[in-house]
Amino acid sequence: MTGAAGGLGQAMRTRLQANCDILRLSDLNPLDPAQAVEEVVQADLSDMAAVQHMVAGCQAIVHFGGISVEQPWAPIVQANIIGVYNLYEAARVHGVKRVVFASSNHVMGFYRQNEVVDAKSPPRPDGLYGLSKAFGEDISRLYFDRYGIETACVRIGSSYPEPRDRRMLATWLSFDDLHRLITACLTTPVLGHSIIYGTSDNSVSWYDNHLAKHIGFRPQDSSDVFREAVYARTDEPDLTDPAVQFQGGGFVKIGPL
Ligand code: NAI
Ligand code: 15L
Repeated sequence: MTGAAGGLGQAMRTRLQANCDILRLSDLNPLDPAQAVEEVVQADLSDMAAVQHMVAGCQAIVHFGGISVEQPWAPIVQANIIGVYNLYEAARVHGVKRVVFASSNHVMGFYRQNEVVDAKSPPRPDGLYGLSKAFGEDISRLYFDRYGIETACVRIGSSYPEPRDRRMLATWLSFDDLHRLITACLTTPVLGHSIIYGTSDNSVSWYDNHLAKHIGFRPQDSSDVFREAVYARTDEPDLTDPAVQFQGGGFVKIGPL
């Protein structure tokens, strides 16, 4: 698992131990020492030699590492463009068969909040970060078509302990559902190259996963239990605000573009 020092990496660290004999954890930043059944390999994704060392001997990769929000182009290129290329090259060289790629809802951020998208909807990234995730999805497609490396591109919504605002009532993914989703991606007999939206079973949703039924993901949590509290602590939305009109929320209007 790359990105092991990050928010989702920390949330999945103990959960993913149940999925493997040895869980190798990696990040640019230092990690807590390896526990039983763990290995720790510090690596910068933009360093090919370090990534080759990190990947050697792995059966599967859960790729959380990289820039996770809108930022200037230079760091995005290093981590999310060069980094994901290095990862797939290392996967090819070392015979890794399956990757779970943490893509993002921001690949589709310029769809409106009254539209429903599925795996065949054309990407409409909402910034450089979303664009870099679209590149990650495309390179994973290339490495499947050429080399047969299976990838689940998981367009994660908003994965936090609780939804933080009204938008996240549609995009929220609980940590337990994220673990269920990763498990489904790692264990389904035939994954191929697949795109799946990563959200819990929220009543309001902009995502249709009917093209990902072969993965067998059944979310068991829902943002609905937080709805009343979120409405009570947040203001009425300004319907003229692009952050309220588009699925990407505030991401559609931040950054250097
Ligand atoms: P995070 O920012 O907390 O963690 C990302 C980790 O990647 C950090 O620990 C960071 O040190 C590491 N990293 C950054 N650049 C690196 C490099 N060059 N080499 C090696 N490691 C590097 O992000 P979070 O929230 O844990 O998200 C994990 C993944 O899931 C990210 O790829 C993010 O884009 C994606 N995602 C997360 C969502 C969420 O709601 N948390 C929503 C959609 C996508
Ligand atoms: C993401 O892709 C980000 O990594 C995360 O920090 C959240 O902002 C999330 O999307 C979201 O859209 O809420």
